[in-house]
Amino acid sequence: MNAKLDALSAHDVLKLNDLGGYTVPTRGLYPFQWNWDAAITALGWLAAGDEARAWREVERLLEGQWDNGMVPHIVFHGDAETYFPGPEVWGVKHSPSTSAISQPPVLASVMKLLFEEGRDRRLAEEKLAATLPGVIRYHLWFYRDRDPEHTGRVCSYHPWESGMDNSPQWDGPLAGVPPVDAEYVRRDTGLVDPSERPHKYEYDRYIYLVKFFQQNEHDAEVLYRDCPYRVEDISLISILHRGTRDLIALCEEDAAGLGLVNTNGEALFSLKQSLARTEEGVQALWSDELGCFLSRDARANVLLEHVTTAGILPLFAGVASGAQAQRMGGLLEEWLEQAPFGVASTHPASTRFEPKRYWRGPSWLHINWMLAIGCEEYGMSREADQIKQASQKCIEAAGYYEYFNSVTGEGCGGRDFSWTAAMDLYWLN
Ligand code: 9WN
Repeated sequence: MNAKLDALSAHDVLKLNDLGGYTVPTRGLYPFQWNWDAAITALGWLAAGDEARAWREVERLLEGQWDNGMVPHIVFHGDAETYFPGPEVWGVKHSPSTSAISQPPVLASVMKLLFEEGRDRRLAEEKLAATLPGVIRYHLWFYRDRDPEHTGRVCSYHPWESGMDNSPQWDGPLAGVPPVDAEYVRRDTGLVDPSERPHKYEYDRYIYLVKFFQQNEHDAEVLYRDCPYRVEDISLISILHRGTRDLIALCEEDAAGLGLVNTNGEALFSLKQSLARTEEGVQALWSDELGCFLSRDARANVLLEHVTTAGILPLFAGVASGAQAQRMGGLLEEWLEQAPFGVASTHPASTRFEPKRYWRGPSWLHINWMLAIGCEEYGMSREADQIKQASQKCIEAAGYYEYFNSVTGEGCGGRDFSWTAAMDLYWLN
């Protein structure tokens, strides 16, 4: 049976979730614009032939950009009662209202694809001119505020900032965060099966951190020094690195010709220095024993020894050596044998593997896409094809769900989900 045949078309899913220039991930569960969802969804609009709508998604996301350059993980463009924590809990003074953390910045890599693959040159040039300065400031913010000691490894202050909320990687660092001392009502568990969602234990700490940011007035120095959760997230580091590479290429190859950037200026010089630092700094996160990269708890100064898809994303960044890439390729093949629907977010042999609980085991198509690009670029076409086929199987089994049980292919979380539809349009079709 092919579930795609019974479902809305991928393009219709995007149209259903379009709230006027921005696309919600899914109605109800996620009623605002999310950062990395918006970027991935823009690729769907591009593939559906609506280039103007793709660029609009980027522009609307940048409406949430803070003066310091940060592009938040949620932009609260409108009102909605179905999500917790909403704008009143974050307490950010910005118009439009936003959250106070960011998310993996896949945006620049997506903009490069929009620019290169779009057919309407005039539109692409006009939109690049409008959006590029903001994205340069975004990347400069990451390196300045999140790596003030120049380690080459930016840090994150919240599991939500990784986009991989309850990954086993964050179990250790989260244990150092106190629970929030206030009552609150979650909305997610009323909308989807609670067995697919993070536990109350985690939410108590997620909300503590939200309040902590507010109490400390989002002060970069104070947060770096005092935030009880400070993690060098290998996924965030990798996606940022790839984004910065793509951003520099975009500036030097395209924007320069259009007179949009000074290629000898300070901003590009600083971004290139950051690339060099990460190329070196990321090696401290390699585990020869496990055959993949790891995240690190920067407060406790320990590597987080969990084999997850985050640890393979250095392939997407291009920061792994050839030998490291081979180890990860071998690991991936055996990983796919044990859980055949996409790449399980946590290795199936892990004691913490749960095939349908959010980021503890299910497979996510946008991650699979980045992994496949990484494999391809390291010359591992067989692995890239296997990942693609395993991802196609998810949609055939269940349609456009938020994510998939990596053992059975069952669709989990929200349905009619934008990034899954976008990945089908752009990558899998
Ligand atoms: C918190 C929107 C987002 C994704 C994240 C995913 C989930 C939010 C939540 O939904 O996170 O940001 O409330 O669970 O983990 O990756 O961007 O789809």
